[in-house]
Amino acid sequence: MQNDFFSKDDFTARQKNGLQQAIKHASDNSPYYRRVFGEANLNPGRIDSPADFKKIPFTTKNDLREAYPYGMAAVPLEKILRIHASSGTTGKPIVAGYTRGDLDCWAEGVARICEMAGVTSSDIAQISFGYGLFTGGFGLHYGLEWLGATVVPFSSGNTERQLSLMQDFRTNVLVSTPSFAIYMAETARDLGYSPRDFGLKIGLFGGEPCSDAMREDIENQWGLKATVNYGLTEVVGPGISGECMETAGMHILEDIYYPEIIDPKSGEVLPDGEKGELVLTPMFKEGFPVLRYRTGDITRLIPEPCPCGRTTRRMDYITGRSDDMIIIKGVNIFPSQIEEVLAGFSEVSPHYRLVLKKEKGFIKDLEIQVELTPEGFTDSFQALEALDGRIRQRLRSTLSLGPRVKLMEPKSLERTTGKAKRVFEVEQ
Ligand code: DLL
Repeated sequence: MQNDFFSKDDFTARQKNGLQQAIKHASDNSPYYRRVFGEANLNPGRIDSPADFKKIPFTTKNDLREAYPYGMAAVPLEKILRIHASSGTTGKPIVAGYTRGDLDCWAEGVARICEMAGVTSSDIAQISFGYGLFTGGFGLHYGLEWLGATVVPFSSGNTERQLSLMQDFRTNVLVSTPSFAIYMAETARDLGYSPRDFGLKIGLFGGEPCSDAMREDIENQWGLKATVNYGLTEVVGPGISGECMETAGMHILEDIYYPEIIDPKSGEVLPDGEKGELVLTPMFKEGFPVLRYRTGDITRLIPEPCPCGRTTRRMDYITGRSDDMIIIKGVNIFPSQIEEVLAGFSEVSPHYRLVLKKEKGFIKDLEIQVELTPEGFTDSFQALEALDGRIRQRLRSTLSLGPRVKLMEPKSLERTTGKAKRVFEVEQ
């Protein structure tokens, strides 16, 4: 897959053509973007430099929500072969429609991501993402088939059966959320198996953040090489960026998706290396095109070249979303900061919950429910109290705030087979 090795000049030329194509297609065929260009008084035919490109207004989740269900379509509906949607926690879902060309481009892109991670056509990959409106299952499915790998389309849930088929089919690639990979290992051990005996070689994990601690845990338990990949429904689904075997950031398929990093407050474009919100423009999307989509995900573009030799730029791991910041007593907190602190305690499992107690819409109190590992659990009240004190102290120095900590018994917090839900709100 030579595209990942294009020269810088090649990329620049391809991006220039790609962006022009994206702008032309959107402004000619999408009533939504015709309106956007009209309101911004922009002549789409005149946008041919990075400075002009920055004049195109951002598209937000809200814009897509308001366009529910087909307001973003730029082709007649008979050209749409498939619909996906992201559930979202509030309001209407966001809908994405794919033409034949979109589906092919998506599958080839995902195939590149899988190949970067070390998957080959001789591998057997079990997909434990849900198949349905969620893009994870179908996205990885067609990408892995494009690559020529053998796909086991298990879908999510039914963990015991997953494990038994994994053994029977000699699956060596696991495709899931990182939290489900942890849960599966836990279930395997409960059933008396050693996860390492399953012979998994590579993990393709995505759909949610994978902290260093989670990665280490997954690799140690399964004895596999864990790789992380990223994507979102609004732009395509999985297959926007993914790790090569250096596992040092995720290579963006820059010849398909044009990345920018902006200051989430001012909207100003930031230079490579600086942290901000990722904005993406898919350049060849026919069905439901989007221009300058604000992903909400906080990351940075890594300026240094990757030792693997691929010339596509890498994006760093997502450290949070611009909309998941918790403001409590005037202090801004990202859940990832809490996760990092908890990961420093060997007595603590990767399962935790942030319970926000709200009064009239304002967060009054934060309780962190922390599940202990079986080894970290003890009957000694004194030992537990001491641990609680140490965790609180570490949290206080990192967050400048001392939230309440509730230590929970091993395996007491509910597990999920998809994306883990960490933040819970309780109105008092
Ligand atoms: O989660 C697409 C996907 C499926 C990607 C499977 C990778 C593997 P959505 O349901 O629309 O799409 O959710 C997209 O999930 O904006 C991020 O906040 C988060 N996300 C996805 N991948 C990662 C990752 C799919 N590797 C939202 N690290 C995105 C951190 C991720 N967050």
